[in-house]
Amino acid sequence: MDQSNRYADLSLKEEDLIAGQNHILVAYTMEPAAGYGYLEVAAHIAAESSTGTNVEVSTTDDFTKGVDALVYHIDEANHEIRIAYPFDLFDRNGTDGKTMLVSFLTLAIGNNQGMGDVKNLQMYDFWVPESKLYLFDGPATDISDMWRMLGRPVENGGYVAGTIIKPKLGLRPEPFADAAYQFWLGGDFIKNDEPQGNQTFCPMKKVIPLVADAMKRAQDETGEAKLFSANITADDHHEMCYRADYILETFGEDAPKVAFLVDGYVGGPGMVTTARRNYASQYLHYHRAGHGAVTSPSAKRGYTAFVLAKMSRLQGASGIHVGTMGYGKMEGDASDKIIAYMIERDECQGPAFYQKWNGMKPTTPIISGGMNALRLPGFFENLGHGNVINTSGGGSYGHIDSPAAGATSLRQSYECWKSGADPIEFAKEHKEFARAFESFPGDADKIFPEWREKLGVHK
Ligand code: CAP
Ligand code: MG
Repeated sequence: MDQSNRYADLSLKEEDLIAGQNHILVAYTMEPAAGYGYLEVAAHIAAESSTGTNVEVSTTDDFTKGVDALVYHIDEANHEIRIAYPFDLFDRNGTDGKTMLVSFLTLAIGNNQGMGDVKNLQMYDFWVPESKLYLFDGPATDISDMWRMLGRPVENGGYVAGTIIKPKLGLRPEPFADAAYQFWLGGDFIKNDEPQGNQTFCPMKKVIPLVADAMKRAQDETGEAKLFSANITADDHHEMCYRADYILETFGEDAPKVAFLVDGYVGGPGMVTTARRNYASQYLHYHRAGHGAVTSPSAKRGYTAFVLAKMSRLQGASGIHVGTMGYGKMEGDASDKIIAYMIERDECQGPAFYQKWNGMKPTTPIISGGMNALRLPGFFENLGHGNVINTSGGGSYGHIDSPAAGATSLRQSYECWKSGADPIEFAKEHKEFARAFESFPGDADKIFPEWREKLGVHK
């Protein structure tokens, strides 16, 4: 049934919708299934994503029609549609009147993901009226809180050298804590890897006290503050709080240096909000493991990594993994820097919409996935700054001298880029950075082809 007479109004002007501040606007790429008309399917998507279904229902009244989502733009040649969702469609908390991301998800990428008349449908941008942003939690803490603890300027405090405890799983408490101590002798920040929690071979109540002790010893040894991002991901809200409470109690005076890691894609907005609202003093670290199922460039459903990151800021992530923009091991390319700009700036032009954040705290771009000291200079050059958290697992524990040397090589890499030095010349004066060339010869050959003769290293 063609519902475009009700669920489409191509006379609507986007600038008027933006000025009106009463709609969330969403841009999708869309291809209809064979045999269906473009506008007809777009209208069905708007119906199914708001007040309708595949047929008219007798219970619809005039008020209902007033909150219809409306297709206001289609570009069949470029497979693009835009839909205006009246803000009143979205569910509001009875407790505090604020809105909830799960309602946005269940409407804007809910049933419309499985309709028989749709071949592909992927959200690639959305716009929230800046006058409505107060209804979202937004981040409670941000990277400035980390820079403050690290004794740095709270503006442009620079690169946070981090790692992930590797191997991903399989370390028992003592070797786990030792791996942490070894990295902290050279680096700033350590995260649990995304699956590390309370495995039987590494119970939280055995490993966390040892990690807290390792942090203290590394702080004493280096005279520097150290940071730990502890995974509190769990299905059960109470389990999350049980873990968080234990971790904070165990770290004691160092508890402010503990961030909480949440596997936010697989856990969903409920899990992120449990951390955001119950532990607002802790930096909320959003890991996105699994997101590739919907965000991979090969996916034609769900939403893009850009949309994921933008949604995470609304939910209150202090930082989210944004990929390595073609410089690491995961999918992505240099243009992904727009993801970082959208979550760290107060205003930014996205692929479809210009978003004003109205002072909502920024979400830190977290850079992870196959990174090491050799790959970072190119990454910083592309992004244009180094105000990020980088976690290099293999790039630290794969350094041939030690995890501490790996950490130092990461810090030196940032210094090299910031100073504008030639990396090979810089390596001649910085041992740990130089030894990263020998640690990752495949990368060195690719990025700095003449490194061997210039550094006097022979196969
Ligand atoms: C990186 C990592 C990260 C992913 C995240 C891993 O380890 O810990 O979870 O790369 O990807 O488990 O692979 P390495 P993204 O540093 O050893 O590669 O940041 O793109 O979500
Ligand atoms: Mg990981």
